[in-house]
Amino acid sequence: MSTSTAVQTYDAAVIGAGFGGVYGVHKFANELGLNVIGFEKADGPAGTWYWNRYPGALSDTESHLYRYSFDKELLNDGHWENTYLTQPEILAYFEDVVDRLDVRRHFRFGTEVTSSIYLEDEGLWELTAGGETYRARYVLNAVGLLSAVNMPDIPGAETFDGQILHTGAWPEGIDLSGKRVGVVGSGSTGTQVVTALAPEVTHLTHFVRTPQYSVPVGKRPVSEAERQEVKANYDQIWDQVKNSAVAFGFEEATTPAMSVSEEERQRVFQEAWDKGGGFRFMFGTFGDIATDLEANEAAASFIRGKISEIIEDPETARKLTPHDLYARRPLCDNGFYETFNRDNVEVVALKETPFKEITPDGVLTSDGQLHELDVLIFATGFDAVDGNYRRMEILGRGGEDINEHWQGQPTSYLGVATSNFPNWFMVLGPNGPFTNLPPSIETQVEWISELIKYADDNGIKAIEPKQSTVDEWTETCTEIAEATVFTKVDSWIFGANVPGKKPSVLFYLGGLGNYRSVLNDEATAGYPGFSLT
Ligand code: FAD
Ligand code: NA7
Repeated sequence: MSTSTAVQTYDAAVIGAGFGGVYGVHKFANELGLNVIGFEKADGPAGTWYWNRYPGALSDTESHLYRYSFDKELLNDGHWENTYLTQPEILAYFEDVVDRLDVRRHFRFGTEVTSSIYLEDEGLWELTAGGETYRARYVLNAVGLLSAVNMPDIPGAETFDGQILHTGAWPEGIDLSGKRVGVVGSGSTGTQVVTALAPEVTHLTHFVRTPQYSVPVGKRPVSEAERQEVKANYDQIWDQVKNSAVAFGFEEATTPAMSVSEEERQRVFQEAWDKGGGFRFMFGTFGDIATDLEANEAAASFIRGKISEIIEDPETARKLTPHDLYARRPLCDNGFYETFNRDNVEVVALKETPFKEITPDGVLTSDGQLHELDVLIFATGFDAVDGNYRRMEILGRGGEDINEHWQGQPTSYLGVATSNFPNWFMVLGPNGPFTNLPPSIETQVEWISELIKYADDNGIKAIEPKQSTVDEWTETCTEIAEATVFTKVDSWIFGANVPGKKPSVLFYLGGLGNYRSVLNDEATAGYPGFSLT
């Protein structure tokens, strides 16, 4: 199908080699028979898990569900030691998968795509990657929703004599033993890195701006019998996951928190606390923690009680106790609060004593205290969802820039495509599902793949959603989001964590089961939401 001239031309270009990109290349090349090229900035596959090599990096989806479901053999050969996967395990999984699927040869690793420009007359996209030019009929952006790092701009950073690191771009072979380390950020990543590093370093200073609610992750070894049990039941397990809301492998609760007695509420919270898992605590205990303020406060207050029980020093506990809503992506940890009972760990509450500047010797806070450091780690998260799109030049029909099109508030139809950008698809684009992500990623890649096949089978040259459909989807996502507590708190879920970024609704919070029904209806009806030219 491809022709080779001075510019290399392909049927499809895939950007990214994480869950989305690897599966995209497999579907397009091995199943649709397209001539495919993949681009990945990193020197190897795994996406998120290539970059996030920081100590303590762990999935918060259980091991048997943080993987592809589409390949029975891959599932049966799967191995996991514990209930959650460490970063090296996921990296090894991807190294194996790209060879099993024979997709490594399609990828150009160490190659960043800097622009994608639609050539309307040719009906092709022209990509610049690693300084070379390529053309392709279809583009699949699998560039990651938590991938573009957010690095705060703190005065004096360039004067620091020590080392500055970001968890999302962690170099290999860093040894922090015997060092004085500062960790900025108290999200999922910050809690993991603090917990893992505290026993290794001489002194650890945790700079906390907004304390969060965290419950135990529940990491424990898995026996061979348990693995076999999962493997024997995988069909039912995936069926349940894909028809559930958050896709984490448990049944979401429906009972309202305040409909039971105080004693029963505490029992249910305690059971979830003992079992582990942030999503289980928020969605598996009661049905209205994410939607009802009183229910939310009941869960929040249970966790606050645990923090004051676990942390021995009341002043340290105070600094780490949240008082706002329990309304961010729910955290879980592997002994975070216990870590603050160590003598070599201290907390700086940045809302009380903000950063003044970074000096050659460490970090100076507004109270005049110099926190002397050898290494300063930023666990400050990501420019989520559209961050990587804004770091490329992307011009659609009529030369329209994606950033002008989105006006800082990215939109799409179904999280997979947007109007005026024909044959240009996204994995986990704006307003895609908010879930355990591999099953959502698979759902999207499979659906896009079918749409491309439909277009090819029907002689369709250009596919793009209608603006009216994009508007309706945005409205649907906004309505659902506004019915939850999530909109009431600033976090990356709404793009409210990066200075200068306009907050907007970035997810479909209606659940994977419902999302799959919407996709199915759209395909069965012959794609009425799309212009098929
Ligand atoms: P990614 O894995 O982010 O891959 C995108 C790739 O695109 C990257 O490798 C990037 O280098 C590449 N890329 C981007 N732009 C370009 C460009 N211009 N040119 C070339 N290449 C480019 N989700 C869960 O469901 N459960 C979890 O337990 C979980 N844990 C997480 C822990 C951490 C520390 C982080 C950061 C995220 C976690 N996530 C988790 C979310 C995670 O991002 C997704 O689960 C999943 O890995 C996303 O896969 P992806 O293929 O869409 O994107
Ligand atoms: P998050 O959840 O965005 O957390 C980032 C943390 O960094 C959070 O505590 C922020 O405080 C803090 N932060 C960000 N900027 C600053 C500045 N300038 N000064 C001080 N503190 C700052 O990112 P994670 O990497 O932990 O997790 C993201 C997702 O990736 C997670 O949900 C998993 O899915 C994996 P704030 O709350 O903004 O006050």
